[in-house]
Amino acid sequence: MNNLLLAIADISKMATDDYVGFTFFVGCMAMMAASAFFFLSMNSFDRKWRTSILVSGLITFIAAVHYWYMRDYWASFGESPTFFRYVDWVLTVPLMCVEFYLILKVAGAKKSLMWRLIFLSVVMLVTGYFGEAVHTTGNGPALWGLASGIAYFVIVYDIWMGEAKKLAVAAGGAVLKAHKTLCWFVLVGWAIYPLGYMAGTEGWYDGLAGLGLNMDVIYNIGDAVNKIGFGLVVYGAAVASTSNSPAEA
Ligand SMILES: *C/C=C(C)/C=C/C=C(C)/C=C/C1=C(C)CCCC1(C)C
Repeated sequence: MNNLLLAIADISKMATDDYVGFTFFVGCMAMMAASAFFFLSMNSFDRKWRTSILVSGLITFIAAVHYWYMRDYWASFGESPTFFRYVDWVLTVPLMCVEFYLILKVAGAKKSLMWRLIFLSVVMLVTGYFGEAVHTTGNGPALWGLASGIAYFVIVYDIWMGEAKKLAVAAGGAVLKAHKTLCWFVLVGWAIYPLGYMAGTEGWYDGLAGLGLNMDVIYNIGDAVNKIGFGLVVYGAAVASTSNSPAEA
């Protein structure tokens, strides 16, 4: 009851022009709704798709919990919740790498591919954290951001042209289609994040911040697009390859 009253107090205090707080709030609800959707639909699919849908739900659920805390943090301190943000990412982005592996398993994907993508994603995020929270002045953010960008580029190369691509082509059908769409998410959807980073850190790119862009708003939009979008692509592939799927019933 106390918590509920506090939550209501927070909301009533939220200014109508607090668009950062608003996107944290809406992001939290969207992640919760998406999680319920993925978890509840899970059992209507063929066995081999269930784990993929479960992982989709876990990604949005973990994000929902972090958004709950980030929304609170922003409401209390009016500061960017950098720590919660990166804890969320370091859990959910590797799970998105697992998602690639799971859909390519039918084509014989090896665990080594999964671990390679997970490793690259952790390098991308840890270097980003250093630029955003540790070496925050001078050339720090630009150099760490560059290191992060290189890891990001290798991920893009791997899934678009490397081993993952070959496996997707070998699998064909719904798997190839889903793989292609996920590749676009990583190339275009994930590119939203470096923009947020440039808007929120110090560097030669400071002009961007002058455009009135806010780092958290950009990250929140990126998360909604990528986490829910990724899950829906996997959901679509499961629908396409399951007989008597909910979409056909
Ligand atoms: C659900 C969360 C996702 C999909 C987060 C993805 C995050 C990135 C792709 C972050 C990338 C970054 C760079 C490529 C350079 C600057 C630092 C980062 C960490 C913002």
